[in-house]
Amino acid sequence: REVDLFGVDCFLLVSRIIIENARITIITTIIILAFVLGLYPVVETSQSASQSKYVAKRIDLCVWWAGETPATLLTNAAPIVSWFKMVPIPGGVFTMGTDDPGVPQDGEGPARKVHVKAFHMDKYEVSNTEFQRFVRATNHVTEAERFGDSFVFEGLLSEKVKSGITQAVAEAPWWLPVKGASWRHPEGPDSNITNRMDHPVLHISWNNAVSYCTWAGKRLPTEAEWEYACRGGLDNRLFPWGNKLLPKDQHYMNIWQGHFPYHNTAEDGYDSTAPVTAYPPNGYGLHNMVGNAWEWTADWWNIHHTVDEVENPTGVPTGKDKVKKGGSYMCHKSYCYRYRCAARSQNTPDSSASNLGFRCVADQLPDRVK
Ligand SMILES: [Ca+2]
Ligand SMILES: [Ca+2]
Repeated sequence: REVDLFGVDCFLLVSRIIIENARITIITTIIILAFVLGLYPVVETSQSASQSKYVAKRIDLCVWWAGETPATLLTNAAPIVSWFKMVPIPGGVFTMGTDDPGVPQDGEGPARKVHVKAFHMDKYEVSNTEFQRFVRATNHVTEAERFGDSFVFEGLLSEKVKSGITQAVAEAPWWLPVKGASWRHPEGPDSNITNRMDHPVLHISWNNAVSYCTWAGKRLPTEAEWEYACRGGLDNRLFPWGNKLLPKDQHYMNIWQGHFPYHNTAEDGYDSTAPVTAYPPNGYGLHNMVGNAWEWTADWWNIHHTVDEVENPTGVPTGKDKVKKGGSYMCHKSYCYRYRCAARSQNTPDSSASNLGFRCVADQLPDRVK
């Protein structure tokens, strides 16, 4: 049987998307309404001549939703949805790093001029909802799931899970390897993500992040792109909005308040992750660039940087660790003053943890989203 893009197949396939995600329901309704209303005058005025045009436009809509064939609807439609949550970052030159490093051993300095060409960036950290779409479409298994464990902050664990763990990280004893911890179960098997689908996906290795971005037709940002975007058009400031920790006496990011690692007062509203849409955006419209979840970048880790003016740097050619940026809900000035645009840290590409996520970038939007 031929696929009936005009009729029942289109209806069934769009219905699947509607059921899959309540947010898409709203978008779908708006698009369908606009579509129907927009075509109505054409049909009214010349019924016969417009008939083929009308059919063609309806098929266009279905193809737009479905990608090339209806059978791959979810595979193709899911990344398309994610493209609408990107913002343009204009090209320019900025001061990368700082001559006043908060954590000097991390190689935050020296301050140097870096040129970055224009690109698009996800407004938000990749959420559990988005990662779930990817997994449903591809059956991707994360490294945390394959290895059977991942690192979780002790303060978030139940007594039952904690009692079963004997080993810890010597220099950071608040990190515990938890069996069964993964993006679906961020604090181990007795936890789930049901009530935090709009929070950043966690326990995602660099390798997994690359798989997601590639599937979505995107890529991970270089460290230079990430830091340039973080600064939101401001020059040489600590945070995406300026130098004040609490502008207008308001919290602008999700970090740790209180005595780390014993007591989190959560004055910013969250003792763990916040929704990816939380807090005001920076000058480019990006949310949670600092705080909430750490974000992977494409670059290999290196702490020695040239002071020469460079264009679109991609880091050193090889290494052991990948650069992550922005800090997380666990960062406190006393031990992790890394919720600044210039700050940086590292992990091996197969590492995963309960405070580490990512977002993607793209050189340009695909034609069908422009
Ligand atoms: Ca917090
Ligand atoms: Ca972040």
